[in-house]
Order: sequence, then structure tokens, then C-alpha cells
Amino acid sequence: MTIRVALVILLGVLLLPSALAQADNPRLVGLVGTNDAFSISLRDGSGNVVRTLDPGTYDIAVSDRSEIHNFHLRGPGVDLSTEVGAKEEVTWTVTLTDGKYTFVCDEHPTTMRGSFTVGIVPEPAKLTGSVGPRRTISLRDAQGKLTTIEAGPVALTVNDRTRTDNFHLTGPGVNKRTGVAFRGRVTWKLTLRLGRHTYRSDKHKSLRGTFTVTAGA
Ligand SMILES: [Cu+2]
Repeated sequence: MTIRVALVILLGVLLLPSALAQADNPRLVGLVGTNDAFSISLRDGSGNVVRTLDPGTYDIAVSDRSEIHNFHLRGPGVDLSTEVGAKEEVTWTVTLTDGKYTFVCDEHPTTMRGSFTVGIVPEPAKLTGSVGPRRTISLRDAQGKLTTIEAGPVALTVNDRTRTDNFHLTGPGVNKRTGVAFRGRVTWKLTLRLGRHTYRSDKHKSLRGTFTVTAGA
């Protein structure tokens, strides 16, 4: 090996880490289980809790300080976790895109969890269903009677104003109903999939309507 080749290799080895360090991605800090506490957090470089981020590439320094907890980040294009049974200091370089991300401890996911959104997350379309007080049933969006809607998230508020009928929505992957004797208001968060949907009363078969879920633009 010539001295020159050796020098090139040596320079390459020396320059590589510093080149990476200069990538200068925004840095986030994930923290879980200090002193085995049941706490998990994700903060930005200023120490603020992360709620929203711009799409882009980030370095996430994860400090898993407990052998009974872990840090598991999941969302569009990302599924990374530390081990439950070990303490771990690790930096993940991740590319975050539009959508919702959640982080949990896999052992205690209902109590140790957090989330943030990146970029633009589609707002659920607001729908209103109603049944009663007379023998009527309807489903409306902002424009009026719902006939077609694009696939995606919806928040459907049902006003059930009668004890003799109910509101029952069925379609691909959806089967939600109020009770016949129930009167009141409920909101269902649903993701509508392609296809024909029906809403009806289970007590009076004539009380029904349909709409179609279509592909997005
Ligand atoms: Cu845990």
C-alpha cells in the first residue's frame, strides 16, 4: 500500500464522522424511565414538548434509562424501538413525513404514551346523522344530504331523538349503531373506506338512506 493510498484512507476515516456530525439535523430528545419512573417524553432542542413538527430529517437522541420500560416511536415510515430489558442510549436519524406519530412504552402503552403531528394532517370531515323525533332519519355533511364522500377520516355526530328507532351505519369495515331505546348524542370517529354505505333504523326498515365513498382526488 502506498503512503498516498494510506493517507487517503486515513483522511476518509477521519472526515467521515465529522461530515455526518455536520449534517445538522434538528435534534429531538426522547426520554423514558428515569429512576424507573413511569414517564416518557419527547422534547425539542429548547426543552419544549414536541406537539407539531415540519416534515424533514431529524436526529432523535433516545435515553432509555430503565430496564422495565422502552421507547417505541411509530408513524409514517418509522417504526423504531429500544429494548424493554435494557438501558440504552441511541440516536436515530429519521425522516418524518405528513401524519401522526406516537411514542409509547410497549410494556405500559395506555399510561406511557405521547404523540405529535408532522406537516399537514387531514382534518376529519364533519358529518351529522339524526333520527327522530318523528319517523325520519338523515345524514348530512356541510352541503346537505350526504350522497358521496371521499374515503378518509370522518367525525360523525349522531343525534338520536327517539326511543323507538336507532341510527345504524354499515359499510366496508364499519358497523356502528345507537341503541333503539337510547336517546342522546354520540360522536363516532371513523375512517370510511371505498364502497356503498347504509344508515337505517333497525326498528323500521323503511327508515334508511345510502351514500357512496369514493376514491380521493
Ligand atoms: Cu413502561
